[in-house]
Amino acid sequence: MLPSRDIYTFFKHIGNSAKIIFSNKNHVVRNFYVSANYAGQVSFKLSDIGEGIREVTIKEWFVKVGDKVAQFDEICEVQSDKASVTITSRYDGIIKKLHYKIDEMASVGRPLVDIETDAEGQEQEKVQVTNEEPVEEKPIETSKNEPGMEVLCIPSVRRLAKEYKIDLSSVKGTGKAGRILKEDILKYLEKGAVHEVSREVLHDKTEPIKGFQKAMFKTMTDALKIPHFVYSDEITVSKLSELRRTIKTLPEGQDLKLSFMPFFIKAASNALQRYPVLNATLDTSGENIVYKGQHNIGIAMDTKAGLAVPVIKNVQKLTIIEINNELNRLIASGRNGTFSPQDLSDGTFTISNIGAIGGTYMKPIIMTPQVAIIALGTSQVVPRFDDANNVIPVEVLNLSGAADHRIIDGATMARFVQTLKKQIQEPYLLFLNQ
Ligand code: CO6
Repeated sequence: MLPSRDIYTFFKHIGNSAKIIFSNKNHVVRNFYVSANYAGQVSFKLSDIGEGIREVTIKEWFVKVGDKVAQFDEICEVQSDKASVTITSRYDGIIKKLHYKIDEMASVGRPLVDIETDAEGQEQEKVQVTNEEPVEEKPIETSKNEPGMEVLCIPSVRRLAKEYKIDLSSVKGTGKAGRILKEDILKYLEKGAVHEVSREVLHDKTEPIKGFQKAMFKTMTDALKIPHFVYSDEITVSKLSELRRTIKTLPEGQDLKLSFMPFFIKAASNALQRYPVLNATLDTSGENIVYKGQHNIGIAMDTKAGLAVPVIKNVQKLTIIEINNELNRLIASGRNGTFSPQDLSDGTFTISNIGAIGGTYMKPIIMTPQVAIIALGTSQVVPRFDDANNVIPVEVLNLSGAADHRIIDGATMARFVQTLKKQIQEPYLLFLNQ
């Protein structure tokens, strides 16, 4: 084991068919050989990694039988107690056999993979690794080589350069005698990509806050003075979903666009009937609560022009179908940008269905001068226990309600949400209040 104070040194000797990560800067790499038999099929033997290492563990294969490999493609990663080495191919060809499984010990000098080569006489070379202390790899210079200077590289590197339309005379080789290596090309490409990005001129842009965004700016800035609390719960919507599905099978329901929303709007109105403080405003003096007679429920709506909150008026008087008709009218107005000023005013309570987009719990912000808001998450089928402790699939939707804590306490909000929840979980209750 190496002392922990040792500085881990990363050293790559490219062109030797291996990337070597040394675990001790004092280690010196000596003879590192790649050897092979030459036939249609070659046995690519695990080379001498030096330092007396005779065995390594196969950590990862980067190829499988049948894969086509080119010279310098990564074959596998092996690990000894001193070094982690990525072995790369010396040949162009097709992998015919992997001699080891992951975590097996591979012996130096014994076959690692068999490769069916496609080129005659791919030169075998004893590759001498430096006897010097390993050093951090230097960044590759990309300055032009001398004009007329011979560019040295192997065919696969030349092919790579051609593929990326790189002029090889622009790449500084870091291999033996200035040879251009695959890594030199890759570094050159990386630098090129950086230049591409830096060539783009990114301008700042200033634009006025206007339209719905301006209204949002004002109401949300006003909302800062409200001490919000948030109360959340999970609501089972399995029966409501079943109800919607059933309605859609009926002749009367077939052309109906009927989402969760009209049911939640009606359930909220029924619950507001019981807890009117949530359908109230604070007067400007801040000394009086104004309980609103009408349930004018604002619906947060994501429109092309931004967040709008059109209002369904007098919900307490409407049936679910009437609420649905009004909701669909407002959705169409939002889509066409044809809200009237009346559509957007006099809300007394708000519902935000962000679940149409996604999400579970949130912290909705109250629209002044109102004092409460609820937000719905996405309904999803989840495992839950039934009364007999069996796991059953249940469709749930998460609801988060925020209230002005100056005039509404947590218990009131909790009771309001529980009243609403009961009606959604047992939807026939919705019809008893109409
Ligand atoms: N769960 C699962 N599926 C849903 C849900 C939820 N919560 N809501 C809608 N849907 C389904 C819906 O049932 C429709 O499916 P089908 O019935 O199968 O056709 C489908 O998604 C499309 O619904 P759609 O959006 O057209 O109608 P819906 O009546 O449910 O909603 C709307 C109308 C205007 C509320 C909605 O379109 C919308 O704009 N939602 C975004 C509201 C928004 O931006 N709120 C953010 C305000 S800021 O609250 C805020 C705290 C922060 C996050």
